[in-house]
Amino acid sequence: MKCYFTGNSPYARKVRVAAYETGLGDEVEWMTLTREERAEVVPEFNPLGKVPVAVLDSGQVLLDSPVICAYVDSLNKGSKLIPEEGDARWAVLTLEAMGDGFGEAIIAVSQESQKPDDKRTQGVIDRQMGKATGALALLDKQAGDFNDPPLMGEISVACALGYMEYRDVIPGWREDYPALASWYVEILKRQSFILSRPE
Ligand SMILES: N[C@@H](CCC(=O)N[C@@H](CS)C(=O)NCC(=O)O)C(=O)O
Repeated sequence: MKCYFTGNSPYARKVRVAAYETGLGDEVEWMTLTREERAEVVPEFNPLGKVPVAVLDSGQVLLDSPVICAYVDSLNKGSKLIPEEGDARWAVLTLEAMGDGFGEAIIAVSQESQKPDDKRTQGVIDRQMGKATGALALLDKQAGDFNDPPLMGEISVACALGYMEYRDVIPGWREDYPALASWYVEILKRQSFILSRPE
């Protein structure tokens, strides 16, 4: 399997962490792209132009990150990142979706904030920031119950937080959400997160 990704995408990082956590990192041919290369290469496989996108040896294309992570986990012979059944499965998938959606809000704030003054819409920033801080407040309450070792939900949350810090979208968040911040400090020590740090 080939996996196309850019070095700072939180969604691509989810796939990288999932592969490293399950010991499958070496089974994947990692195809690092610059933003320019992404625009050239990815539409051939994914008309949405987004990474991550995976191409199996059969030629079958997989997108997006929840699907690729679920595929990686299907190859995993060890303890699953996504429980196969029961309430635990839906809890993990819901936390994964929360992390992904939180990441979307962070990306939207970051992109809008980078626009020149005359093109920037403060209402967009405020609306997306409201989503992001709402998610942070919820995750801060939940952090004490997070799975250790992390499952797919925790991986998604940590990848989104990593992007938020990389773009410095909410400076000082660690003081405002201390339970989440303490948990985050620990998860960052895992080899899977060290190997996939945003560039
Ligand atoms: N829901 C998708 C989101 C993927 C996504 O938004 N990727 C961004 C990078 S973080 C991208 O490739 N953007 C390029 C574009 O939109 O043209 C997933 O989970 O994989």
